[in-house]
Amino acid sequence: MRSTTLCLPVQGRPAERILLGLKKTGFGCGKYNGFGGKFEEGETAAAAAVRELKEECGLAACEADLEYVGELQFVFPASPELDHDVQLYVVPTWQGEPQESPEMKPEWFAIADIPYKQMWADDIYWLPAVLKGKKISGRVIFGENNEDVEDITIRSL
Ligand code: 6OG
Repeated sequence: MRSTTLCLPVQGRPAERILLGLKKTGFGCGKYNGFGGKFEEGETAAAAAVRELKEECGLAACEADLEYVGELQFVFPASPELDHDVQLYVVPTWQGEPQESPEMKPEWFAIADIPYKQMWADDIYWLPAVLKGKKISGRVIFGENNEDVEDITIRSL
């Protein structure tokens, strides 16, 4: 199973706003999501998260700025080559301003206005808990169309 990261930059404690990016290419194109991607050879999850955050939206964080909030496994029975897991990080501090990249168009959202209908279908099941400060671990099984959630288990860590 391939491993990826997902960074969620937030303002306020508890979170009042979140920076999401509209993905312009590749897996999840057309959806809003946090920032992240695959690990490179020999890279730790935190190092990959820092690198992808900078590449995708221009925010400069160091590993100490990242708060690990859990892990999700995504299972696609109709397309097992898509199976992957994601290490989740909330990012409360960074340097620089959000900038559009070839992969992502960043945009701030108030927590009450998060565009769940334009996001991966699993997000509404776990993102609210993470934004309230919880750590989670979960597994999501997607349906035939690789979009709808067939089954989901989320537990608090
Ligand atoms: P690249 O393949 O572009 O990285 N990602 C998901 N995020 C959410 N919220 N739900 C999913 O459900 C996801 N599947 C993947 C992980 C893809 C980026 O998208 C995230 C990575 O940050 C299926 O390198």
